[in-house]
Formats: sequence, structure tokens, C-alpha cells
Amino acid sequence: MYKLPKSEIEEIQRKRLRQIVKYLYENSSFYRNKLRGIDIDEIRSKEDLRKIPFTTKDDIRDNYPFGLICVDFSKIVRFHASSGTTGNPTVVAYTIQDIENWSELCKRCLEIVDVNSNDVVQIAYGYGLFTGGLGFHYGAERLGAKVIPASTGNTKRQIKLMKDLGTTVICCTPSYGLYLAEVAKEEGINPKRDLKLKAGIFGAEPWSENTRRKLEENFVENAYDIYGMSELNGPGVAMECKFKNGLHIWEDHYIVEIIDPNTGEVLEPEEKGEMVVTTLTKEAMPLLRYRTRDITILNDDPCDCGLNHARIMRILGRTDDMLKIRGVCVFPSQIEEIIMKTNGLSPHYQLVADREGVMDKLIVRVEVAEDFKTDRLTDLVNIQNKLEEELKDALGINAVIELVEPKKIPRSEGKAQRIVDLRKIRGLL
Ligand code: DLL
Repeated sequence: MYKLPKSEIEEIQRKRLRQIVKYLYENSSFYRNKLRGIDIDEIRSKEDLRKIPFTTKDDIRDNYPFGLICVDFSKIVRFHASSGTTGNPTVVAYTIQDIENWSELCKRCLEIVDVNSNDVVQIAYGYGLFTGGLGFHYGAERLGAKVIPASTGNTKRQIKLMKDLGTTVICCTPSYGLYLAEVAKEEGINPKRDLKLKAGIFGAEPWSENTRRKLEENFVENAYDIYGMSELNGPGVAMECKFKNGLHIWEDHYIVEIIDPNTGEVLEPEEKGEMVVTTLTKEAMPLLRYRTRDITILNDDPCDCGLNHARIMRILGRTDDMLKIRGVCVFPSQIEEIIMKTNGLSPHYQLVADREGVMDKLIVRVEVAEDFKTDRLTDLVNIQNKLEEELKDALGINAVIELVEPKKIPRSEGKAQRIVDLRKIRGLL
């Protein structure tokens, strides 16, 4: 049961925190080292956690592949991995109990938006080392739903499956959701009329409120945000409820802190910063104060849905994806929000950062919407000017707007590649 009073959730957190710290001290040489000089009996509450140093992605990579595992090798039943751009991938190991807990959390996520055993759930996240496919699969099966393990790709077949099998819930990245809607239209299918999609469960990459609007206008009845990360199991760490106002993070399994990414100082609720997560129930590879690099705000106000698990607000982006253009910091999701509300543009875009002399330059490459028909150049120039002004007003950045024909920006079946930073490629950063 997870529909608990706040006081009970806090009690569970305190109990599990004490257990996990002790467990790590006894079973992990990596953490015994990290906890050196700390009286572990004194770690009893979320506040006490601050005495413990952070764990980083580099810690996992440096101890690749098995250094953070704290169970006997015979107890490991699965590996997943997420690939970085360089060096070792981040490998995560699972015991049977880990898979059990993870499945339960994914089930909860589906349950709180009313997915049930009558639903046909099409999973168009990748199955494999990526956690998306299998995570949702186990959660949906546990719910007794009818699962279509479609995985990514073969987009026309995905649409046919949706139509023929009567899919009611689609799970995929938001960018792939937009693409599925586009291809459905090309196939002469109007998803809102011809399909039965009551919900889309979209995650694994940042997206915006305006993208939600587009997805709900053109594809699914309700578009929900789900958050997760391989190191924390996979999808199912946090999920929006029907009120769509922040993602409930399962606090009986995770403790969240928000820190200033530059100083490491813990911030107050409602302050924006990097999310740091302590896992309370993971067995093979628990993590204390893990720096996710994801930027969000923690909101512990009561939610109208009655759940007492705190909410994280929509992830703005990762600290590593933040673009710094002439000193102004901006996340792709902020630019996306503005593109989406500019008439005449499609939701497909790419950001190219470069440097001319000593000056940073940002090119926002975006497709003109397919249904925007004009033979007057001035109409296009007007769109360009409007977007340029909006970006300047809202974000304070000067950008060069490049309008391109429909379908010129590469589509992705998984996480969209939004940024091309030529400054990095050319070794200028
Ligand atoms: O993306 C797990 C997942 C699968 C989540 C399917 C949701 C749905 P990784 O590949 O390890 O795991 O990538 C984790 O993706 O640190 C975020 O930067 C980003 N991310 C995940 N969900 C969201 C979201 C999966 N809802 C990284 N909004 C995280 C924004 C997200 N970013």
C-alpha cells in the first residue's frame, strides 16, 4: 500500500534510511570508504543525510562494472546500462527483489492514472539495455493489463497495432509520440477519432507544457509525464497523477534533496536546483545522495489526488544539457516551450551552438508546420521575427532562426537529440 498518511511515509523513510546506511556500511567497500569518519548510528533522518558526501555518475563509471555491487554475484539476475558519450557505460545490477520493487513502482505509476486490467498497453520504449521497455512491461503485466511489447521503431506497424488491437495506453518518449501522431496522419488516420488512446505515458527526456497540449490535441486524450533513471531502477521513480501538476516521487523508496549544483548546498522547498536521490530499498546497488544532474523543484504541498508523496516539478533539463550562450544559461525545454506556442511552426527542432570569433552563436533550426500554407515570403519572415523576439524577451538570448521544410529535422524513436554543440566538437569549451 502506498496511499499512506505523510507521517507514516516519513516513519518508513527514517526506518529504511537507518537500514540502508547500515547495509551499505556492512556490504560495500565503496560506501565503507565514503562513510569513513561518520557515526552511522547518527544518520536517522533526511537532515542527517547531509553529513554524507554525494555519490556521482563518475563514482559509478570509475568502479565499472561491478565495484558498487553489494550482494553476492549469485544473487544478480539482470544488468541494464545507459551509454554515456565517452568512456564506460553506467551499468546497473538488479536482484530478484530489485526487479520486484521496480515492477511494483511501475505498476503504481500506471495505476494512479487509472490504467487497469481492461487496458491494452503498447510499450514503444526500447527493450534491451535501456530500462524503458522492460520497466513498463513488468509494471503493466503486474496490473493485469494486455501488453503489446512493440519496442521502438517500425512506426507504421506501431500505428497498425494501435488500430487493430485497440491500444488504449501508449508508452514512449514525447518526441516519438509527436512522430507517431505525424505518421498516423500520413496514413490517413486521425488518432483522436480513429484510435482509442485514453493515455500516453511520456518520459525519458525533457518536454514542455506546450508539447503536452500538442500531444493531447493530436494524439492522446491525456498526456502524462513519468520520470526515472537506470541508476534508480529505471522508469517509475516519479509520475504525474490525473491533476498533471508535478510528479509524485515514491518517497517510501526514495529520499529527494534539491541542491545548488555549484555549491552542493541543500536548498529550501520551492527552490530550483539539482535533484539528489537516496535509494531506500535497492539491494544490488543502492545509492546514497546520488547526484542525478536533473534540474527541478521539490513541492511537498498536499495534492488534490490525495497522495502524500511529494512532487517534483517537470524536469527542466540536465545540468550537462544546459547551453550557455554569451553567458546566458538556457535549457532546450525552455526554447521548446516558446517554439510550441508560435503559430506556423512544427514541434520538431534542433539547437546548434557555435562560436564566431569570440562570440557564441545559437541557431534554432525548426520546421514550418505542414499545414501552414503560404506563397508569401513575408509570412515566413514574420514567423522568424516573432520567434526571435520571443526568445529574446523570455530568455534573454539572441538566436538565429532557421526555418526548414517539414520533415527535414531527423525524427527519433527514443530520446531526441536536440543539441548539436559545435563548440564542444571543435574543442572550444
Ligand atoms: O530514461 C528511464 C526512463 C524510461 C524514464 C522511460 C521514463 C520513461 P536513463 O536512460 O538512465 O533512464 O536516463 C535518465 O533521462 O536523468 C533525465 O535526464 C532524463 N529523464 C527521464 N525521465 C524524464 C522526464 C530513463 N520525465 C535521464 N523528464 C534522467 C525529463 C527525463 N527528463
